[in-house]
Amino acid sequence: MMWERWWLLVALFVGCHAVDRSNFKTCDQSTFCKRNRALEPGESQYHVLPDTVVLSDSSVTMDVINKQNDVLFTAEIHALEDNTARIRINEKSPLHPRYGVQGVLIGEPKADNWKVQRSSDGFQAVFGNSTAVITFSPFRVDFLVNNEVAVSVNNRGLLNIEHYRNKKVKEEQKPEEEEADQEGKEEEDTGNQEEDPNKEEGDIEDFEDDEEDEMDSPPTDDGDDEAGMWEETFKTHHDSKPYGPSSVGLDVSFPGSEHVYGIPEHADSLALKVTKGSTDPYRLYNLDVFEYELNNPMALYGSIPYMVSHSAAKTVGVFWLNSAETWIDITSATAGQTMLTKLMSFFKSAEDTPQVDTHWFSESGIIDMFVMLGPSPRSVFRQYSRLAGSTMLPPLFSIAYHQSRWNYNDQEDVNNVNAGFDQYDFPMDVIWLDIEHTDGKKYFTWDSGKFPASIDMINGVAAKGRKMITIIDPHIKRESNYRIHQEAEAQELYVKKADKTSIYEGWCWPGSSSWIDFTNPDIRKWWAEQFALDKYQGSTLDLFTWNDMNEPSVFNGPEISMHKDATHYGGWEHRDVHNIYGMFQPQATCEGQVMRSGGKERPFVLSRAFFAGSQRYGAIWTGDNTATWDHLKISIPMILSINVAGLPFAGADVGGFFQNPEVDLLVRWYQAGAFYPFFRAHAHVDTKRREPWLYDDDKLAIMRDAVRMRYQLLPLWYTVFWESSVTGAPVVRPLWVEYPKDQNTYPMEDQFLLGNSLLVKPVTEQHTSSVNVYMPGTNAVWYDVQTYEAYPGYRWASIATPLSKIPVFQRGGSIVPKKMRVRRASSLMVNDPYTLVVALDNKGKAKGQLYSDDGHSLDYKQGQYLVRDFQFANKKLTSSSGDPNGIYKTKEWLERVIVIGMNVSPASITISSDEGEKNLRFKYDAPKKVVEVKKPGLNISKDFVITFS
Ligand code: NBV
Repeated sequence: MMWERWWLLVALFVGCHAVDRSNFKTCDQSTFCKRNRALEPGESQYHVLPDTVVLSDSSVTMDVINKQNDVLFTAEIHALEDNTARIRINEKSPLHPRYGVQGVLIGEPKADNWKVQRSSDGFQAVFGNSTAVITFSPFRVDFLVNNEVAVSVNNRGLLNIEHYRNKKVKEEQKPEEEEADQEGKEEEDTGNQEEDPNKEEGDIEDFEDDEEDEMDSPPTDDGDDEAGMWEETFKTHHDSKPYGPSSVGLDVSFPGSEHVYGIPEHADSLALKVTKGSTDPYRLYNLDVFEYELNNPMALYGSIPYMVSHSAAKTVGVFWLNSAETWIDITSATAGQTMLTKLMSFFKSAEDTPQVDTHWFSESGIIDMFVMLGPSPRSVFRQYSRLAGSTMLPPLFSIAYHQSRWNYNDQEDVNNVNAGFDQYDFPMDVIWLDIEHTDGKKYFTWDSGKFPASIDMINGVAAKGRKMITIIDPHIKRESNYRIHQEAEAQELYVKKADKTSIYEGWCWPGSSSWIDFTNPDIRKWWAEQFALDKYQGSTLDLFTWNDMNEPSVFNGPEISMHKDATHYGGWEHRDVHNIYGMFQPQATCEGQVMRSGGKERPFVLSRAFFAGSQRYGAIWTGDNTATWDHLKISIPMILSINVAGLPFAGADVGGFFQNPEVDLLVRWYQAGAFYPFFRAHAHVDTKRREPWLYDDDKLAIMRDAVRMRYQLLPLWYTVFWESSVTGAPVVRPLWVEYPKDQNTYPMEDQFLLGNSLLVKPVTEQHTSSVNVYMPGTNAVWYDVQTYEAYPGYRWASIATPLSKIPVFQRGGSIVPKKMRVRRASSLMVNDPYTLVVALDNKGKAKGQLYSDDGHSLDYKQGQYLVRDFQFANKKLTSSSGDPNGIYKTKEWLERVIVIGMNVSPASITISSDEGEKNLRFKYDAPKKVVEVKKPGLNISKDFVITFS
């Protein structure tokens, strides 16, 4: 590309103030989307050939024929442990292998035995609490939970697999003419796909003339020369589609359900909307969308093809393991309108049962779908985490507050910011450096003018207990004396063009760049080695990493991304692996951080792109948002959707990336951000500086209070992250997760739970003097964490919200661990004492847990942790070990116990432990019904009973 055009692009990036929709495909412009969407529900053309059915103790394999064209497929259905099933469908003899996603599942899923009963047209198989009803003619699978159909696959007959085929050349167009045509198109393309892989000898055949070929290869379909099947041009970008049409699609219905969630990332509502007939389907295709629009199904930076359906009766999930471009259409219906009726009435249910119909289709790959049959929200989260893993246990600093901007200018700037936080007594754990810290956007280097002594700088920050983070993107500057580029070129570490031989080139921050092929495990190993302290010069063990632009973003590529016919490890097209590329980079980065510490320290990586499995490699954020109230508001459903989809460590840029927030917006954003799992302030290079002390003292004080609240609650956050790492449950949860029967909660997206104990409703609108908060739970009671005022459950409450107020409520029945002595950074609080906040329910009971360890090493994997179970009943607070395998010796002790909801003052309070029995001092606040117990003083790892008599 010419320099002039490059600058034009930059101008476009900087100048406009709304998404340029024309950069991104609509369903109509993505031809496989258009073809699949045009399919109408009806009787499926796919039928099982009964003679081919091979049943085992836990699975079945069978041939399925597409009666329209006689193409054969192999279908497998597996019963898996924990109420889960897997359906895989591939072509029986594909012309080329089809891609099956690698690297997402944490192991081979374990089989569960099923009991089979044959029927006239299929069979039923009972496993776990579920039954799979497999029908042969046409092929469909219905999953029953408690004798009700919960998930129904291909009941609308939309199964569609575009088999690989040879290209039919039109009579009037000879191959030579077509090649010439092709070359002409490529000249227009700003990319670099000079070679047309179709040119391989013998690849283009004329079926009409070649009898033999017709017999060896799958037949062609009528209409297989439809526009876009064999090549597609979007704007000036040409996709050579060497393998032709290859999409896979399937319908999945959720009878009895009106709400589905998940399939992030979209800037849209938490409860997914009906798309059919109103908008494009939800799109999953990792993209760098400049100034993204709100409330629409356009694709964003990350993709998790996992959906959860919830109703009062049950929760189930579907995980579509495919990393190609994917679209999901959603329709709402009643069972009576679909072909489910017969089956439903056979088992149980009425015709007007509501139902959500979904239709999934991906551009290539195989159908590999997991059905998680719950039946509760928690069981679905667990079932998914057994497949794709759960969140890593983050180092403590990473769940504290992060300070970032594009860019902190130089070492002095960093030192001043570091000192500023101390001067203003504002806790902060991490200072971030964006792309300008490098020498000419060459990652793993430093601009020696601005950062002449980076190690001293990092050590200076670390001396205050803090960390630093540098950005390391996946595009590598093609500069001959840059070591990373030299090695990448010499060792063939780059993604290749469509010709599979030459290196793919494109434009990104450094100018002409190439992209590391992270899909190759050996290349990931090489990447990991680059983090060794002797290789990444100027780094220390206190420096962690931010992987940005890894969708990947290619400024002059189609949809600002990589050409789909570029090729990766194993010869797979970018088309096949696009959505997973951005997971492999942070994976390799994490491995590098662990390696550089000799396997001792926990890694931390922030990634912009993500896929199913990314939860194992750190945090993600919602990319380039804007400093508007709308963006603040949508950050909540976006983060909740990502949490529901198994990736809890998510946040949004506090303050908004583009534009300058007015101060009230910034304040409210800090308050909301204090309850994001990942809490980072960040801003665009063109925005005004935003360090909190640049605002009036009263505003600074409110922002500081929000951050201090986060630090006081770090023990709770840490415990909830640990719980999530063990159970797969989200860290921040939509209300229905904890109150699954309460239908009021199903559409709610502006309030959420932290773990199961705190209810949060951040203020996200301007000039808000009060908000209505829904307190869930019949017979429940909720306490305002600041005033201790009690609110009954299953009711709305109006809460006054002056600027200083964050509406946060503790559930009666919970015990929340806190550390009240806030210090400049979380690492300085590791040995600090705890306060337990016991909020009593209507029966005078409460329960809670605490997880603790050193906060940074991997020693917890060897038992260096502790879990305490706390219980309050019969006026006694008991602490016992929650896990005998935890052997961590901590210095942390119990400083204070606060009991909320105690109707009468106790006469005396005593503690008993292996240190004997002693009386404790306390204070009772009668109007608030709160007792504060002073200095139990015991090491937190000890068993004790505190008696309130
Ligand atoms: O590296 C610069 C920015 C970064 O600050 C931001 O957080 C990323 O989402 N980056 C995108 C590149 C360009 C943004 C216009």
